Amino acid sequence: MIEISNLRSGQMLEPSTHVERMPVINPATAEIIATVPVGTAEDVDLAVVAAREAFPIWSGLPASERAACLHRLADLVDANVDELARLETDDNGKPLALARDLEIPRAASNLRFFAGAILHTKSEAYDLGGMGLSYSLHRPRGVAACISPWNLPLYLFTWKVAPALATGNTVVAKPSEVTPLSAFRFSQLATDAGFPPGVFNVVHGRGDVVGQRLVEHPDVPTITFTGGTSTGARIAATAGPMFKRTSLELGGKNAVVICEDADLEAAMPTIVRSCFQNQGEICTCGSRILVHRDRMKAFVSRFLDSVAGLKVGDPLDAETDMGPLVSADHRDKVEAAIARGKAEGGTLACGGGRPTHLPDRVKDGFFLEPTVFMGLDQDSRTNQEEIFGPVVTIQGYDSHGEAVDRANATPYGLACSIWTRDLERAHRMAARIESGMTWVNAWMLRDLRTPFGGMKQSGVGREGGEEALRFFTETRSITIAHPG
Ligand code: TXE
Repeated sequence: MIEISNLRSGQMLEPSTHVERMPVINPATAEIIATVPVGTAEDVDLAVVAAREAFPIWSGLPASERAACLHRLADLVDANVDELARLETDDNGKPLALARDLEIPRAASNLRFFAGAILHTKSEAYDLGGMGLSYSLHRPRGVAACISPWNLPLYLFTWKVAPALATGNTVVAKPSEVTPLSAFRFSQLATDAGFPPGVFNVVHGRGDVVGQRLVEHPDVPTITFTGGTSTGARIAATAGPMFKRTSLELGGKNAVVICEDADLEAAMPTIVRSCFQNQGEICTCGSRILVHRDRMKAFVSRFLDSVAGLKVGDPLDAETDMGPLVSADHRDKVEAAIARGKAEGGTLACGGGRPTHLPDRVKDGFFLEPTVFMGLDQDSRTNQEEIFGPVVTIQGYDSHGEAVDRANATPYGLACSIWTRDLERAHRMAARIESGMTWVNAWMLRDLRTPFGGMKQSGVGREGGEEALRFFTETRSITIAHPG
């Protein structure tokens, strides 16, 4: 049984008997595997004091020294990849191979990327002719709150923490209480990486207590958050009147647009992955497949064949494509969405229930079958609301204009994929679809330099590359008059 503790002022705090703790449950086995402290507002306040005190020291170091700390931490992540991946799988339910081969290595890449990026930034200067010179400074803003979700726990945690630290901010981070294990191990590794005390602090606990206090704390001017749209709205309501800078990466209801000329054979493995990777618990997962009616029959039969081949089972098994959902509560929520889809008149083309014949070790886990609905209207709740599970719908369209209109007909605007061999059409559609990120003949083809984020109710602001460096710094413009 792992006893999770907070990191403050460079020390892992000893678990205290006075502190209330909550269980952490392995969703594959329904067993308690750890306990996490129920953090308090006072824990947040102490961490913010530590981070504030460390700010002048950390922001005053040469960028190369900050980068060296991040590189050391990245090396420690790499050296512990197997352990971190196992923690991630036991905590979240994702297939072990996904954690080990993609997500944990990506956490190390996030650290290295921003460690490198901070050495290659530049400032603008404007020659005012005979009048003088203006130039810009980009300075760290102080204590940054990094609030992360449960679906890609360490991957998204480091996606926020790395640019915040690289730019010279100090951090109080709050991982999801549902999946705190990898952030806990990461914070232990951070104590070995040589950060000055107080630079990086982690407070575990519930969102409405620890998260909320971080958002309303007067000494935390910067908040980066990934999570649900309603939580994002609450954060914005608190942070807005305090004039805090917020980056909100929220939900999605992403369209997968299949054009009549799509190369279905080549595309199908990626299309299926785009819907069901990580059990559909990725904000960029496709959940509404829009198919040109000329290809509907061919698409549906190939797609359903491929979905039938997905193996749902023990996430430790190398053959497994889909593990359990993250929690019993979340499975309840997704099952309620499936029941609603049926009540709205949807026809189940496959799935809809819990898998039978699970291996003994995981027979009590929170599994669901990959589920495909047909025959639902665009304005049904199933086609409007984020489900965040292995549930997709298929709808037909007749013209590309109609495909674009349908893709845009939700309150969200996070991600989209377009499948076509016609590049001109791809450019045209991509420009018209209201989506922060559009992939053509691809999904999650990511370069850390590219902007990441959504429009409409999918969020505010962008993460990644230059955007992250700007987000975590304050730009100051200085103008000096020419003598005489
Ligand atoms: O997210 P929450 P939940 C979507 C998905 C899911 C829904 C709810 O649809 O079903 O959100 O998931 C912290 N102030 N996504 O409830 O609550 C919380 O402790 C500050 C999409 O798990 O938004 C956690 O660390 N922080 C998504 C983090 O916010 C607060 C990923 C996210 O949890 C807080 C996850 C508060 N008042 C869910 N309340 C994506 N965009 O990838 C909670 N938190």
